[in-house]
Amino acid sequence: LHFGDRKVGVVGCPVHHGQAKPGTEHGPDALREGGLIKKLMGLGLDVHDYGDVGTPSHEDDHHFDLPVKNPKHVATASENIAADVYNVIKSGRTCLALGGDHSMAIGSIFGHSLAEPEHVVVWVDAHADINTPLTSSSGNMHGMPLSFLVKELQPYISKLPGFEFIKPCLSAKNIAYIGLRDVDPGERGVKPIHLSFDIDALDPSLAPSTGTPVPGGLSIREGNYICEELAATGRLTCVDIAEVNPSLGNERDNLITVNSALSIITHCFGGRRQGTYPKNYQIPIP
Ligand code: 5AB
Ligand code: MN
Ligand code: MN
Ligand code: MN
Repeated sequence: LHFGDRKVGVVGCPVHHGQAKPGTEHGPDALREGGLIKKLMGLGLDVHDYGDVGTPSHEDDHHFDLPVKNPKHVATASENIAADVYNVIKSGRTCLALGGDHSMAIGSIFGHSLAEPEHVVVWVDAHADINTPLTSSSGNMHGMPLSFLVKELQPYISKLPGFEFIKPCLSAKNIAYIGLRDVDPGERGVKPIHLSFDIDALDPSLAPSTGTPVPGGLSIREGNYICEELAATGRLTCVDIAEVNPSLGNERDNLITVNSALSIITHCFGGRRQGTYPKNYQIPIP
């Protein structure tokens, strides 16, 4: 299997209105500054960075009937994320969407579905992120993204300003949750796969710079294993990395978190624990 033939399109999704802690908007740049593009190119990949999507501001974004916070901000950013993800996948590249809080997945999954209507979702997270606006106790939309996309849930979804563009695109049976230790990608048939990786799926010791850490998470070995197995199917068409927040914790926490995220990403794109070399690599002769 040659991952070197693969083309990758990076889309920055610097969103933070899906939760209350400032800083997730710096996630994409923290990953770039941590050496993301160089690492992917080191795997022999053709990488194009499309930059960040626009995140328009709204003056009046209170929705008085519901406890949902910042719906217009989340909606307009989601629409922009969806457009970019769609274009990247249509151009023949695998999309790497860098968050941003996990509300980013509304747009990335919807955009992916416009390009690949049959895609399935693997959700790696400490949390299920399928609250409806009415079941959410926090009002934070990073805990709700799947509820807007799952067809079966639509009778339970309140109308929110700006969300008219979304058409539910996922059946509940096509979502696999992983916060555990194993995945069998073959179970999911031959459909394109969307991996939505919330960095808080990892143990907080490995990803301290995140807003909602929960003890008892995945090890790097487990996280990388999941990604290697999914990559080996050859069917990953879009990968989200969500909830990296460089404004939380100290410099060391940031470094640990960014390095964990980079490790997860490289294992989605052909990195193997046993080592990798680019296509056509030749051992140098003196
Ligand atoms: B994350 C909680 N379920 O809805 C809620 O980090 C937490 O994207 C959501 O997974 C965590 O507020 C959202 C309590
Ligand atoms: Mn802002
Ligand atoms: Mn989470
Ligand atoms: Mn999440």
